[in-house]
Amino acid sequence: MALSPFVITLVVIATIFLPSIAMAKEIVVGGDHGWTIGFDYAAWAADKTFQVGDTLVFNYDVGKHNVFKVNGTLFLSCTVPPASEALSTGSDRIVLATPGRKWYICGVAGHCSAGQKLVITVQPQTQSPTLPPSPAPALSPFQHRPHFGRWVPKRLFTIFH
Ligand SMILES: *[C@@H]1O[C@H](CO)[C@@H](O)[C@H](O)[C@H]1NC(C)=O
Ligand SMILES: [Cu+2]
Repeated sequence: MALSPFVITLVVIATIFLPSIAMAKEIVVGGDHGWTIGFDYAAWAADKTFQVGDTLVFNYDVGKHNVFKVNGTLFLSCTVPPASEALSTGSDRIVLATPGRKWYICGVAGHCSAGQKLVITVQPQTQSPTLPPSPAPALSPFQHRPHFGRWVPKRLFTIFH
């Protein structure tokens, strides 16, 4: 079965774009521990990469914890913003929309200072999808046909190579 140019085009497009789509991931904060006290979120985050497009998921028992997105100053001092800014569904999802440092704390009294705080650095999305290695240079009909070298005038042969 000969592959039609249409099929080949589809395969090439899929190869180029699928990896960048598949790369957006869902990251459960704290893994199986979820969002809680007595867990080292700095150590947890240390070996992970966060990228624009990824989603953070904070899992916890409703009412026991909550999530506030804060800035670096509030993060350091564990200052809790107004309650109206809390996320509190027990399974809060935050899409990382922009690159840079992001800070999250629990607003329940004492939890942030007990270590329930997360700081991450979000990387920009991969700029251009990786192209297949060395796209074939515009192939002249003379390439891969060494016998042409015998009768193609030397100047012309040089031009084509
Ligand atoms: C952090 O947020 C607080 C409250 O909104 C604000 O007063 C403070 O200026 C902010 N700090 C920085 C560094 O943005
Ligand atoms: Cu808490």
